[in-house]
Amino acid sequence: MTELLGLVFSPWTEKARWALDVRRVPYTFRHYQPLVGEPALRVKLRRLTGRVSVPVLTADDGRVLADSADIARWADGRGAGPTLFPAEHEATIARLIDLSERALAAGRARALSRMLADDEALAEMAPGPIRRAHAALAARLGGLGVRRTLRKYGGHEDGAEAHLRTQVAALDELRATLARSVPSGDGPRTLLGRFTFADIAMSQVLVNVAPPAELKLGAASRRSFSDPELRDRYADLIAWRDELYRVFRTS
Ligand SMILES: N[C@@H](CCC(=O)N[C@@H](CS)C(=O)NCC(=O)O)C(=O)O
Repeated sequence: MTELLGLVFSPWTEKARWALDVRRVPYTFRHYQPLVGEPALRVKLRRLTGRVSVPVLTADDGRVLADSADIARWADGRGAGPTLFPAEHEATIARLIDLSERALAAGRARALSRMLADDEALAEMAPGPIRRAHAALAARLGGLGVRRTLRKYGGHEDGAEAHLRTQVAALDELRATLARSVPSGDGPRTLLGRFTFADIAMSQVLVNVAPPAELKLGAASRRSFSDPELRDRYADLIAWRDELYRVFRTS
């Protein structure tokens, strides 16, 4: 059976899961435990040095894929359901995936920085048994993990202003592309006139503005992921994302 290793609260994992679900590819989901799970992940990926991340898909044919877009492309070649990568839009989708990746990395850096000032959110990052037994220890452990993730993905290298500019540029482009797109029936607008992986990838950028209700996040982490100023400025995009979930995230 195909297996997806991921983090329930991660927009990258959500990109892969949504694509697999749209294509109706059966898989089992396994939770990744950052740090503790890393040695086994390195063995699986045969990558003893360098950065490793999830989601990682281990296909029933033995293939191992370590990137959400690669997993979505793989799903598109399997299963059934609507095509997520129509050939005529391949280049535009690749560009929008890239934009989504840059905006998500910037959003993660800002969310993690907010988390460092919120002990409750840090404690939510620690494993359940530690959190329940000792809140202060959980917050310290969470802080170590969050600082490590910031360093790992270079989130500390640029300042908060630069990250904000990256997010705003992506959100403005999302808004402009949606405005240009041709409405298709009663449902929400889609970036390319039909639902594709571009919609999945770009909708995830809004996780760091206002996380969707569907995302499994603790209340304090949800606070850190949210940006009230951007939420007000891009309320139209939040409404679009919520409608996209209602219509296209059906499993
Ligand atoms: N380009 C990759 C990025 C994946 C990524 O950044 N994953 C992060 C999500 S926060 C991760 O694995 N974090 C846990 C860790 O690094 O230990 C993809 O699209 O799959």
